[in-house]
Amino acid sequence: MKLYYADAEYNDADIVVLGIPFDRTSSFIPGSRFAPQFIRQCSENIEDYSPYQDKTLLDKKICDFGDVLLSTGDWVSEVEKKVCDIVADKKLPILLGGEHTVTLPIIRALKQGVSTFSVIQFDAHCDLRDEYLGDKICHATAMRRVSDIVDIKNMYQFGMRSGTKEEFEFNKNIHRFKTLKPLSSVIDNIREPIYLTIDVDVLDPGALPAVSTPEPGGISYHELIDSLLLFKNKKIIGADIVEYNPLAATPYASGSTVAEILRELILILKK
Ligand SMILES: [Mn+2]
Repeated sequence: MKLYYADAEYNDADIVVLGIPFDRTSSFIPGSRFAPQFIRQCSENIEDYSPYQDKTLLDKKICDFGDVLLSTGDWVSEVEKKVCDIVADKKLPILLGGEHTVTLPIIRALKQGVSTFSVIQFDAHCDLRDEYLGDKICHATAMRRVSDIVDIKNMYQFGMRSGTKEEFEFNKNIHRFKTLKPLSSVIDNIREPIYLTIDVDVLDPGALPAVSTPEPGGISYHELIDSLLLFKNKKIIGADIVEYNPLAATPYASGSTVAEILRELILILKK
């Protein structure tokens, strides 16, 4: 199944949506590997027109490139190569996880073409541990590994409400609990271009229960969309939506929510 509005051929597309069905390091509820297919299915339930932005997806040249086939071996290099190819073809990649670890190979791929960019993270969790349960590359260390590549001064984290004391001290650009107000106050200082990583557990579990590691005290759907709209005139080089887990709870209500986040994300892009 493909996203119904993503009907451009690859060669004609400006935007390429790619699923990365990886959840092998999930430490609580596995199942985010099924997110890309559920997002496609639940997109059938949402309109192409956004009342938030007064725009339609049908005016965009989008190709749904399916999912990356991952071997049991070096999956990081496999994803990196796939994203490199999309970027080399001058297309804007939108990636659907999978767990948050998938952001690492995407950033590695982008870094090959763009030497300096900022990373904006919406998430409940810092994901800044250097190691977790013996793993250097897993969902709890994802953004720490990103900080090995992207200067921590250019990494901004919003909605944070879970992490160790060390994690909260590691990044000076950590903004607790909320996204809209802190983002509004710093957005003009954020260096472009920008990569956006949206861990949907930034939302309150009441708004989106189907995530792999639910964390109470999250933001509302409207706050997330209003935050995304702040990027409308910014240069974005790629984005991901991660950690939706259709097996964790109410797959269809949550899937429709994530499908609409994807719509709004695509519609803020200048391409
Ligand atoms: Mn998270």
